[in-house]
Amino acid sequence: MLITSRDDGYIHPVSSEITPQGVYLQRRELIRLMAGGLAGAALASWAARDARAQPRLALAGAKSAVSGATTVEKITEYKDVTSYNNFYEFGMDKSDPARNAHTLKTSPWTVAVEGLVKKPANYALEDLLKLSAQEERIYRLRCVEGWSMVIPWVGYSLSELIKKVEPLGSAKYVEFVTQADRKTMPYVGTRVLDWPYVEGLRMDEAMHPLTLLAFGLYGEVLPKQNGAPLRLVVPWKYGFKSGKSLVKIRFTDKEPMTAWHQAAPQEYGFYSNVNPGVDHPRWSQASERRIGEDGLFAKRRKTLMFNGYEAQVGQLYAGMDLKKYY
Ligand SMILES: Nc1nc2c(c(=O)[nH]1)N[C@H]1C(S)=C(S)[C@@H](COP(=O)(O)O)O[C@H]1N2
Ligand SMILES: [Mo]
Repeated sequence: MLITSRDDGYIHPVSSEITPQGVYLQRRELIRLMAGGLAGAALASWAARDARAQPRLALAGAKSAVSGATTVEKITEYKDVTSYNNFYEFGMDKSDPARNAHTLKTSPWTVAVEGLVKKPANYALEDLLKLSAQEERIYRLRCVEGWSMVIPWVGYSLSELIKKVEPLGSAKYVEFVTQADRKTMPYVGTRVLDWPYVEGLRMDEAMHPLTLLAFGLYGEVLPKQNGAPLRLVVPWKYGFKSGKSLVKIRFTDKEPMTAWHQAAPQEYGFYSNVNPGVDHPRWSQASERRIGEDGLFAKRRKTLMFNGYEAQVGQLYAGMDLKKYY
């Protein structure tokens, strides 16, 4: 099945084919009307937002990349995107984060940029939001566990931030450190992982335009269970590479030790590209279940190389043995 029609790597859905998408587009229009001229107010209400209530707020200023639609892929429904999650800081069941993440305190929030970089800085969330134009991008997210979703993210390419801070020539990798606060994240302190949850990318992977710094989904502020107030989305890699609730971005000359590699080195390598030809030691990666399509007769889909983004990212790995660098 053809998933992208252009070589920009985005999915371009046809709204008429798709019920959730149709509903979504209508709701987007509403959100757009409501947000019209209220960009500042929306930002302010984000900052002031009550930690428990998780109101659904329009994310100001996001341009949609949905128009010009020519291809079909159903967008996963909002309720599934926000109730079936991996966020171990809030529990290990898929339903735990939606239930528990309300305690996460997302304001004030700062992200430290440090390491091998000319302009290290502490960015307030408000300044990061304004650093570049927010865009809506529909990306697949494929979990190593064998399920996937299609999500309309909102954010901008991480490369925009990286260019601003001017990494040194010696910077070869980027480490992403996420929030680990025992007071607000009930499973931090358990032995499930060595906290904080850390991930890493090679510099060219981090600079690739598909790598998204996401602040929202479905045109709205990121729900806490999805990694508020900002997370990474690296669509050609397994979901666990996309760290949630980022607090530090560090440039380094050494391959970062990542949380999952540390926990189970024989199961999770540094690269973690979606590769249907390389099985997880305990299960196959050849196919996946699309969340929202469950039911007795729902077919599993064949997993695509690089999660379907091979045309965009394949050249990053030219000449590498992807069985060795899994
Ligand atoms: N901080 C943090 N980030 C994380 C995780 C986590 O447990 N903690 N889980 C990862 C995994 S395994 C996946 S599949 C995705 C899931 O993102 P979603 O729940 O928003 O779909 O987040 C990733 N980012
Ligand atoms: Mo995952």
